[in-house]
Amino acid sequence: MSNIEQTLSIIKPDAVERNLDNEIKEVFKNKGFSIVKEKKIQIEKSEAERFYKVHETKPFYNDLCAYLSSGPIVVMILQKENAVLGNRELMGATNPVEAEEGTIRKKYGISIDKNSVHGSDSIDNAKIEIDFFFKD
Ligand code: IDP
Ligand code: MG
Repeated sequence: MSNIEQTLSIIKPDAVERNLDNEIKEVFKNKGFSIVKEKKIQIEKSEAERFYKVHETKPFYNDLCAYLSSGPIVVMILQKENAVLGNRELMGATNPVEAEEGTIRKKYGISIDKNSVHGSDSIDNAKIEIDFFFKD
């Protein structure tokens, strides 16, 4: 049975700043994801705070929101069979030093905060995050 899903991916400021956005998009495409929608934007800190609200009690919340709003990002809707989990696997662990060989964070991530990509962690959050950036 086919189980086509959509998930939200963000190429974060550290990767866009290093002009890695096209290269990272190719990684997704080579793994069979289609990029259904995409846009390069810069968000306000207040929008980053809304996006990362689940983390508001974490000690790194303020830095995280300042960082996500610090420069251009590329937000994308990725589509594929089991896209949510597939994207999480392709991204690798949150901390690039713990990410497996062949993952995006292993290859491109600089540190736990500058880890190059965001990906939705569940089907429910994928819907919420896609709406956050693409509902018009
Ligand atoms: P995820 O991006 O792998 O889903 P989350 O736990 O949801 O990881 O955290 C969201 C983001 O917050 C991470 O991608 C990372 O940029 C940042 N972050 C997570 N944990 C830490 C930390 O301990 N210190 C600094 N930043 C962190
Ligand atoms: Mg997360």
